[in-house]
Amino acid sequence: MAAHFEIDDSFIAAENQKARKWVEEDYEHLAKKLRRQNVDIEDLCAKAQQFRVAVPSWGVGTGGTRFARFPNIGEPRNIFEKLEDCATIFKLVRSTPAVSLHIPWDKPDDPKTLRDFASARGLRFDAMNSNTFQDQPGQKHSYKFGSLTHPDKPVRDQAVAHNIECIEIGKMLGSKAHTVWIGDGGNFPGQQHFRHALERYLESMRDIYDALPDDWRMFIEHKFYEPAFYSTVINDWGTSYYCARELGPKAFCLVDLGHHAPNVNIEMIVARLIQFGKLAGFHFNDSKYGDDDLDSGSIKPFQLFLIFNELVDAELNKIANFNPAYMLDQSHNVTDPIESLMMSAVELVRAYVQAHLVDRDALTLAQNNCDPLLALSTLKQAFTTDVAPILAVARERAGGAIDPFSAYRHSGYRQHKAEERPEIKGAAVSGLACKL
Ligand code: RM4
Ligand code: MN
Ligand code: MN
Repeated sequence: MAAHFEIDDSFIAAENQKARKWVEEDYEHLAKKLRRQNVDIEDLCAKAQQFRVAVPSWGVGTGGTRFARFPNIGEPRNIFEKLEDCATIFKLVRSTPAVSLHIPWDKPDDPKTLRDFASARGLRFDAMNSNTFQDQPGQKHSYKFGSLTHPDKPVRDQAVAHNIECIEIGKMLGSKAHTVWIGDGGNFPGQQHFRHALERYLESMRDIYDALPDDWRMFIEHKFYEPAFYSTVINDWGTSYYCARELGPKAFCLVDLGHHAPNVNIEMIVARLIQFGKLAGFHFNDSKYGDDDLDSGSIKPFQLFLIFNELVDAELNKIANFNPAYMLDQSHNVTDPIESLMMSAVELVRAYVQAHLVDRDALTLAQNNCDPLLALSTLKQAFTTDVAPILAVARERAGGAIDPFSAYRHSGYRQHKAEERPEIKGAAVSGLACKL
């Protein structure tokens, strides 16, 4: 894998040099402002440096819709090239040291080689993701009418075996969690017996749960519709919570921000799952209408902040069993995926730092005094504070870029990759493109 273009540290340092003066000025100014609120900017900077979010292997390839896919130049053609792109994101933003793999899209021929390749770049593997929402070449039974909940036992067994295989691969990669999202459901009223389908789901999931090592967690991901357009078996957080409880202490509920009906109060769902000790973590993205998989913070940044407000509240209150796994789950259809993932990671750190800025004593007082506007303005004060200088300084101190976006563009990374990675004619592109 020699002679592949990489952005080196000296290039990042030279780029940072251009912006250092204004960043120092802005940081100093913000430090003074925060001091008036009794906030130490260094504490916030440390928080920004601690934040971690995993990047999805499937997110570095260009996605598509059911209408079309418009490939980018220099797209990664295999999991090694995907990891190169993940390493580039990590190098510039410093908050993304883990990669979440989708199997079989990114099934490694030799997990040990892949693990070594990743760790040579400072990367490790986060949750595994199974795929029983598509048929794979050579597969015996079709998932057209379901997988873990299919009426026929051989289909269910095949789907269970696939999930267990994901766990086995994950063990060799050093992963500690397995995420199960299924597309099972019905397109027409009457197509599926609601109770029986859920019973079959639990029966299948018990078999997968039994294969889970003791130090692993199982993440159940719900979604209200799509690909089933009338009814979905694991459609909401209530069903997910019921299943997680039935399965046992290693099962938790994962919240993908695009998997709720418009206007649903997601931050409240998050608070409930925290309270019940069952929050697995997140698939971060943003959406306007459905499971749009848009970039985090691009449509509803205030909602993102309110979610982090709940998470930081739980962190500060040292809630038992609170250990959320943060992952991005986005589909980049018209942007360079590296740019989208970097900007999304930055938006998450921003929301996290802003949530740490909330004056919690003032908020509690306003709540106890039944003063809604004072409560809201306490939140708004944190949300409207421009913490960009904190994020820039945190990145630079960790060896990353003050401005990851412009450093990436100036590096010419994508153009270099276009030369290194000529399109393989006729080859299948793995990842979200397979949704087509
Ligand atoms: C689903 C869900 C899963 C993701 C697939 C590709 O809508 O979000 O997490 O693995 O898409
Ligand atoms: Mn997801
Ligand atoms: Mn989704």
